[in-house]
Amino acid sequence: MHTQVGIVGAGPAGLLLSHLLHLQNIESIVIENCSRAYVERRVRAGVLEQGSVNLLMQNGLGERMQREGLQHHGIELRFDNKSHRINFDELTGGKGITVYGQQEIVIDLIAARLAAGGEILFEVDEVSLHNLEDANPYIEFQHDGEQTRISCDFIIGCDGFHGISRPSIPVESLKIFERSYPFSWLGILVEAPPSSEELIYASSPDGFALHSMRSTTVTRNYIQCSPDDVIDQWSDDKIWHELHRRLEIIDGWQLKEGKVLEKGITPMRSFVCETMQYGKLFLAGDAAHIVPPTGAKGMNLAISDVNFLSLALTEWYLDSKDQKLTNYSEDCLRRVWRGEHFSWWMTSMLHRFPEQDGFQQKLQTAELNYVCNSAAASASLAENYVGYHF
Ligand code: RFL
Ligand code: PHB
Repeated sequence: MHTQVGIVGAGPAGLLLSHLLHLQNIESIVIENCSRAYVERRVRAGVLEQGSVNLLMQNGLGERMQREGLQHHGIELRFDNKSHRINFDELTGGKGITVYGQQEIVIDLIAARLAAGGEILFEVDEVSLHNLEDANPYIEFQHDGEQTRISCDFIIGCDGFHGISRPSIPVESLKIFERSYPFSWLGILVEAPPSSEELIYASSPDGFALHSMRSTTVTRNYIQCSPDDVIDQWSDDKIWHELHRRLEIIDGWQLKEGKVLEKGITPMRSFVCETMQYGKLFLAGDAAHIVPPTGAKGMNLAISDVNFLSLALTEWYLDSKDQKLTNYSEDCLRRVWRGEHFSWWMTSMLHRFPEQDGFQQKLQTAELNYVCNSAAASASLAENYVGYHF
């Protein structure tokens, strides 16, 4: 097989890139090691920045999102038995966020690609990348029991943190920046209407909790847990008990319970791989960088990477120029590091650390009070949360 751009991974990054290239008449093939049903059901992110929403809408992907997505104009912070609303509308001049599940975006993108005759090969195996330094790179893999090869002009690694693209770059060409955190997030998807109109981020004496949602009938809740915990240790009763304790720190507010549809534990990590380009291989999304989910930035950074990349590949194919391709890594990393800082900052401010003493505790509370009471500090949180653009 031959195509112009070979894309590894059918997450939001790979699928959106394939769609954006198609709109510029640039051919691509996407390969994915999971099944279509699996990627369409995988529960992950829920918050889209205004810029991500605009990009999806401008490229014909906004129809269902506009109908079913929830527009939010702020978030609530809870600590010290107090509640404070960060008003995005006022603080950012009318910007907001849209709550729409990542798997809904994946469903919409797969439908759009297939409707346009796009090729997505699911359930591939043993993927390897070759000739990356050459003019003729290629991807090899097993598909339907057959050894298959795609030769292409460029290979784009959109295969997430555990994919094979990043490890295909020689280690001496990479610089890795990394932090792991002494806690994980336990998340549940629940059949229950939201207990609040907006997301609630709570820093309680028992640890962090987040009340989020997917629709008017489905909610998503998270609690900080130990990084060594396994999900079998957490019965539904135990999870609800912790959620009530951590979120109900405001008089009279109650969390609505419902049937638990899905539950899982996610480790918390900050990770950046520099460079994001090696020869004919370009990395995008989680393949190149990871943020802890407290800032809701991961999927938005993946979307912004592929926006840069589609513009760069369009310039290369349509105008025979390589300026944007050459600058790709640098252009992305500026935004990535802003997202990394914001996510690290939100995580540090809102979680309980195992060794935390009274001094650190007081500093966290001082910071939360400052963020809530200073117009400048509130505006900074709001500007970053809705998406800071360079
Ligand atoms: P993905 O979504 O991981 O997709 C990578 C795809 O590549 C496939 N793959 C391979 N395919 C072929 N060959 C191989 N060798 C392959 N290896 C892997 C995988 O099966 C998969 O289909 O990466 P992408 O596209 O870069 O997208 C990134 C986002 O998924 C991620 O950043 C977000 O989910 C992070 N995130 C959040 N981001 C937000 O912007 N807002 C949020 O509110 C938010 N909340 C979250 C999150 C992530 C979470 N978890 C579970 C990590 C909440 C959580 C709990
Ligand atoms: C989610 O709804 O899954 C979600 C929302 C906000 C976050 C992280 C996850 O910061």
